[in-house]
Amino acid sequence: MNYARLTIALGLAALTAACGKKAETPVAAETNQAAPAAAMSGDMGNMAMAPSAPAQIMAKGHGTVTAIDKAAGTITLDHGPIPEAKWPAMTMAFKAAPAITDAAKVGDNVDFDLTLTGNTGEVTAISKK
Ligand SMILES: [Cu+2]
Repeated sequence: MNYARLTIALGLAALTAACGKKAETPVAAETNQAAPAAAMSGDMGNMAMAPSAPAQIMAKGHGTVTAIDKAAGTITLDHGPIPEAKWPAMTMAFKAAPAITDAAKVGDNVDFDLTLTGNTGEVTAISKK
């Protein structure tokens, strides 16, 4: 009687051992495939061109100060032609830093340096003639 139970117990132990051994079988090693080369080939064509900033033009001008607005940070000049900007003579306001607006007075006859960005001009230096 006891012999029969022992046989069953041994049999179960053998099955359990067999199952455990089977679970340790390595999973197929071939799942780690290299990425297809085609995935890399299109990248360069997708690089967007950065929008170009407006070109800056440096120019020099001559003219007369007709107005200064320190609060707004502008100086108005009745200036002669500025070939670098393809401008005829005209009277117009420019942006100007406090150092510029403080240094100039209405009525001054001046030489000035301009930085033009698109249609916006800034007087970056000014000197009384
Ligand atoms: Cu102008």
